[in-house]
Amino acid sequence: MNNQEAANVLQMVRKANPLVHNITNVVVTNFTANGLLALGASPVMAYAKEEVADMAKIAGALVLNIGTLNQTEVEAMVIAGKAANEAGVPVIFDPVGAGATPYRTETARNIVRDVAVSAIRGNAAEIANVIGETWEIKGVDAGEGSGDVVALAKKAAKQLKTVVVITGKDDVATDGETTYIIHNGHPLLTKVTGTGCLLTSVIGAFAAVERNVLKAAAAALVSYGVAAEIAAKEAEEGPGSFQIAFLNALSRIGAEEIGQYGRIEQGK
Ligand code: ATP
Ligand code: TZP
Ligand code: MG
Ligand code: MG
Repeated sequence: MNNQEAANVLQMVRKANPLVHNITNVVVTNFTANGLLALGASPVMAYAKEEVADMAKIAGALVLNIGTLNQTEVEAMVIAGKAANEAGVPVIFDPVGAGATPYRTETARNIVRDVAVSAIRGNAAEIANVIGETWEIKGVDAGEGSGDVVALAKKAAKQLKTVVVITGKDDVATDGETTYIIHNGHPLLTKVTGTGCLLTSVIGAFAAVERNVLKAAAAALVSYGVAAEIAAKEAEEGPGSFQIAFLNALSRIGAEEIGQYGRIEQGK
């Protein structure tokens, strides 16, 4: 995966305008829908257990996010996930806050047991907790942690048999064999809630058009990080204007910007 290939996948998203079915949290719903629209995808949020299977089947990707989980929603996520699996629709999972409470940890583990997820994206603490490793976590934000994130990601990918994406200052995407490290992004992303959740849904949009989910994830990460760098240049006032500038940048970035700023490293 290089910048040009990443830009090509972004172009495919814009052309296909894939439907991304999100079962996500109440904090980030609106931002996620606007971010997907800005990028060129078509968001839908649908939660009722009576309809989630039908929606998931016609979507290009299904995104499950346990940020403000409750039992009714978790049941709907499993119904939707199984329907997506049957229909061959990629499922992307964001285990928000796994490790923060026993209920979250247990739910995240149940979801990866019951649904075949194509990719899981979280901070290092969340991914560690899903696979039973210890890593400090505070609420839904990553603890500092000093472990080897690449090794953790590879271990999780092998254990869960899926693509694992761990984000932070640098982002890691791996299927356990091939690994990409993406050095894009901006600290202002940490000052706007939902930027991790939106990224998970953006990975969904990319996975809807690129069947190699590892490549889709790497392309999503570099596009997203470059958009943040461009937005930060235009939004010196702080997080409020950055949020708006970031949505604008997601709608504007293309091959030229990714070619100029993209920093994808092939890891070992
Ligand atoms: P957390 O709750 O730990 O913040 P999250 O789910 O919000 O996790 P992040 O790890 O913050 O997800 O990732 C969201 C986006 O922010 C990614 O594109 C990531 O590269 C970027 N990002 C996070 N921290 C930094 C940083 N210090 N510098 C640059 N980019 C960052
Ligand atoms: N509380 C529960 S979900 C949520 C908060 C603040 C949003 C988390 O979003 P992100 O993308 O992980 O920062
Ligand atoms: Mg964050
Ligand atoms: Mg998160």
